[in-house]
Amino acid sequence: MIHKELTSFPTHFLWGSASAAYQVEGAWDEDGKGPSVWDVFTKIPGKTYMGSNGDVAVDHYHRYKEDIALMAQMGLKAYRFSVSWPRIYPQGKGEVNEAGLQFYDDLINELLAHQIEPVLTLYHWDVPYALVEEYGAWESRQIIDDFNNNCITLYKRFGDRVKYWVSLNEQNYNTHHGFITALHPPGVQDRKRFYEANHIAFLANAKAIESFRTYVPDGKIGPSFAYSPAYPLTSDPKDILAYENAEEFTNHWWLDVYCWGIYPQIPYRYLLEQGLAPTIQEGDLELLQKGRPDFVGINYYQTITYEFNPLDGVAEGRFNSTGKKGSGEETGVPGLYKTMRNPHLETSNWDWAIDPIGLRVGMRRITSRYQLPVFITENGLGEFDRLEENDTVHDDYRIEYLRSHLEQCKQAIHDGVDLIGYCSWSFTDLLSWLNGYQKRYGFVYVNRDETDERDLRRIKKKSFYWYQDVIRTNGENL
Ligand code: BGP
Repeated sequence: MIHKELTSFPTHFLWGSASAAYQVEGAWDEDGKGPSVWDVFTKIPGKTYMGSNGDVAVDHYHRYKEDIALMAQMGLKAYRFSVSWPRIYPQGKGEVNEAGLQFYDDLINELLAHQIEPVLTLYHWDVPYALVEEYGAWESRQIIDDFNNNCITLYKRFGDRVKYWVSLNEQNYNTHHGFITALHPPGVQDRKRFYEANHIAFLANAKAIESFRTYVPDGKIGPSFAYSPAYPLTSDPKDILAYENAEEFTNHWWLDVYCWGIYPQIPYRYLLEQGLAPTIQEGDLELLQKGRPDFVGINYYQTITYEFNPLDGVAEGRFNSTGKKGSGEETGVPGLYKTMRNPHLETSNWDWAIDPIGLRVGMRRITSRYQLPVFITENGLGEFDRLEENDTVHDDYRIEYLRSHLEQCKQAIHDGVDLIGYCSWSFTDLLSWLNGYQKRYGFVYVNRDETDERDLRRIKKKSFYWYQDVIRTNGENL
């Protein structure tokens, strides 16, 4: 639909930016923190771009005040960050580490002192390594209670001041790479284990939300879903079916469980037949029902286009973690679908399709299917940036990316989407899990690379001033 005029962004719209503990904090073994699975995984040769890791990251742990001062200068209304579980419970459970709690207490108070709404993510992939060793982390149901206990500790300590919470970040992306492509820990390629671990993660998510209702009754909570709406490559009915398969297996499989507490029927039956369906025990479905969120958090970067894939067709292809455009390969599931480059869309240097309208399409699909508010918990462009003379970075491509996506947010709001906030990814540059430090996302450049920490100096990019103006005008000047 084409609107003649557009409504404005809501008055209390959460203009934000997001990060994750492992990607910004550093201080990986300081003040009693235990190792996380990423502390161990990134040290295995060949796992990340140039062996990069988050030991120091961008040193947010020591520089959070400087970073928050920059956020305040920009006029940011919300900051989404995650709490590192092994900073709170170094062993994953047992004795709590007061120094860890104190760090987040200070961070939250500093945000509030600058009128910035804290948005706290309970889990952004850094499971305590002790739990990996003890019972295989997400492969055991024991994690449900341990995670719940960690969450309750955070609810009790911060629930008086933090009103927006994100439960699991990108459970779909993280388990996919953990158990199908083997690019994330535990580095396994096994579809059965994938569906089992993912089911346990659903239960942990639901249990954490159930507890949230008791401890933070006036707060709002939802998961962050890595949302790539599916497109068919052509109107050939075989491609339409492939696209429907992709919607069911890559989106509804998660969103239906989060929002309705039930698995979608068609993929479930298919997985049963293949012997891949997760084990559902007594009480599981009741628990999933209790995990319904207040909003659907979406991390949106791209749409994915699909076509027919025969039974002897394409499986997982190579992933571009170098920024060499075109080095990523098509990937698929034989008999279901395979991905194809969309001829109508440009891509980034990491081969991610750039599709602002896709964001509107996605938000509308969520609104129509689930009737829940949407919170964009991540959206941004990872690119090479160049530090130029007099400490300047002219990231016009990032401004264009964000601007065009925000324009579609405005359209979507007019369409009837209840959009409560928008967090760009990210505020400062940070570690990109597999792609090192050269894939930059921030409004603030951090002077370091994969091999040299340099002085970690913060430098405002051109996009910093642009977003500052967007916030000041509540999205009128895009
Ligand atoms: C999401 C993650 C973020 C962030 C972002 C960019 O999947 O939730 O943590 O990393 O994507 O991805 P990447 O760093 O791979 O470019």
